[in-house]
Amino acid sequence: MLGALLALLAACGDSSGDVSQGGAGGDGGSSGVTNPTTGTQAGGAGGEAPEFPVCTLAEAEDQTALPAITIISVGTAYQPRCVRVSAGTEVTFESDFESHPLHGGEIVDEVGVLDPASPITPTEVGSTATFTLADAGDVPYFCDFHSSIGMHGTIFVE
Ligand SMILES: [Cu+2]
Repeated sequence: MLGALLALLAACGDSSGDVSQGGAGGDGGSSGVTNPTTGTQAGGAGGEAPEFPVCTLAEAEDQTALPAITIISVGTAYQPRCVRVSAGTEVTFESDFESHPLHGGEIVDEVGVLDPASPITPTEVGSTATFTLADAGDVPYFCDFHSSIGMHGTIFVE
């Protein structure tokens, strides 16, 4: 009886995917309040969850107090991958851009799509590049070679 219940709970936990929200937010313990904007994110509207999901605001590192930040690439990952900054922040990328061409744009069907309007302009040579993110909004970016294996991230400008 109890075993069956536990199995049921376990199965339930499995099917919900990685709902890893709330850890970074630090809103405290008020369990009654659910954020509707982030609450819908994890469920997925059909189809399978991507192996390398795009950043959510809830998981983004809060660096809004800093006038300048640095994002580095380690292997095929950016660190920090998901970050919150204030408008006007200077963001410097450190990478080998010939091996990891940096483009601004969203991940669509798990592949990066260049956004010509992105403040992160295509960078394919050198090892450092700095962009000033003047306007509030989401600024997704990716490595043109490795976006499909998770080399992407988002800067949330507020
Ligand atoms: Cu890369």
